[in-house]
Amino acid sequence: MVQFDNRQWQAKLKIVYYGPAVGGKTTCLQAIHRATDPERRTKLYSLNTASDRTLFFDLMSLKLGRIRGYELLIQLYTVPGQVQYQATRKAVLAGADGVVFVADSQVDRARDNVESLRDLVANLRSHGMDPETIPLVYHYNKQDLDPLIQIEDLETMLNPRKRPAFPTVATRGNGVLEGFAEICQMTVMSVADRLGVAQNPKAVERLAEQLRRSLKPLLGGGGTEDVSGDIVVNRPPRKPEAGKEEAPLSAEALVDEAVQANVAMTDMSSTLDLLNRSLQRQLRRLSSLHELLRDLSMEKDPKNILKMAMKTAIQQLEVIGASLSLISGTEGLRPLLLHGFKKDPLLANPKGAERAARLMQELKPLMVQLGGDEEDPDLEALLMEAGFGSAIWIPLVAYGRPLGLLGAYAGSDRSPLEKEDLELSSILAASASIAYLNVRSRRKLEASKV
Ligand SMILES: Nc1nc2c(ncn2[C@@H]2O[C@H](COP(=O)(O)OP(=O)(O)O)[C@@H](O)[C@H]2O)c(=O)[nH]1
Ligand SMILES: [Mg+2]
Repeated sequence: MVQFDNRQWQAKLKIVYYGPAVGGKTTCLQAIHRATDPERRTKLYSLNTASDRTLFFDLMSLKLGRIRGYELLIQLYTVPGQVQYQATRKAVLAGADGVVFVADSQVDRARDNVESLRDLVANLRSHGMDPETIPLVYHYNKQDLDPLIQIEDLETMLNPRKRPAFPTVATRGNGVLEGFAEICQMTVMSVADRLGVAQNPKAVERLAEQLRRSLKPLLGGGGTEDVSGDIVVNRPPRKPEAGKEEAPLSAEALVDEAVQANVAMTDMSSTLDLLNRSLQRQLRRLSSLHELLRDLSMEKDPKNILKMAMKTAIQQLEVIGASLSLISGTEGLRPLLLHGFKKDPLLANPKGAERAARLMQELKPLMVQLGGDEEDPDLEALLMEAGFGSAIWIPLVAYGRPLGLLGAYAGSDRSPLEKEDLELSSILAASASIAYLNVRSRRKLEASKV
């Protein structure tokens, strides 16, 4: 059933590819996936049996642009064709807004087609949907094979209401996109009233025109790019015995597979969730950097500049300790700001102080974690002793001139600092160093004028 999400201004339409086993439903989705703009589609998810037959469904979504303010999201599903997966077919069909019936045109599949269509009609009725009115399009697939049932005969057998029908060769994509465009048109028009345009013939025509325009790029061909990495197939680890057709699953085994499939889906969704969270964090960091840069450009006191940079580092790296030291004359690094401890763990330790001096010569950032690759056993020992799990040290440099050192120390109870943290600290350190040196020079200049 078309779903409107008013908060996101999204209208979701569900189109199901139905038909006998091995007729080419999955292949149709692959062809559509290949031909569509990666910016507008999701991955193609497949949940398969061990021998690569569709077990539950294939699924991909596609954005078809905006219509009356709503973003149109088309969700494409296939069903498993094998007779015994009746319950799964029925479940996938629930809430469908449109159906593409993929018939296998080979002579010996005539009965399977008729049976599958009967099964479709029964399942639609059981969901309270009307087979006579639901948007429906036919594919007469495998037109490249021989011997075939004549198109007229297929029409008589399967399409008494003369719905749109397309001879197709799904493996080459022939006819598949045309059929897809047709079912999209029919499905969107069938929910036009719910999009708020049904009463007005002009608005309906405009809607149809808009759809034609968003579907047109799909029909222009293309589809030669390699998208294999964008297809996700989940199949259980069991292999069918060599040379044997895979036996249909018992009800019990099916439940077992369902649970596994669910786990796979949950896994995917949690991957997305993680990605989402990491993006959110990056966004937060960008905006805090933006704020810091703005504040730095307004600040006139050099010490405040260093304070602001250190505060941002503590917040954004989520560390419990931080230190900022400056090079003072011949004495080397002297601590200026400390957070979370009374003595800088690095400078307070003789070996640490030595390492710090080397860092100021190399002018390269350093990241160390407990149980890391042991490149810096002295620093690891130092972290352990001070009760930290990881740390980053970044030399403060402006116009090639070493100014000091920024250190950030994360607790041992959290995941260690990582590459992105190092990048963020480097940007922080560089901007603060330049701002610091500028303000200090300006002060000196002003003092000399007085
Ligand atoms: N020759 C030929 N083979 C096809 C065509 N469409 C699909 N196939 C093949 O038929 C087999 C079953 O296709 P699939 O899409 O998995 O069928 P489904 O069970 O309906 O999802 C696969 O080996 C496909 O490569 C077609 O138009 N021509
Ligand atoms: Mg399939």
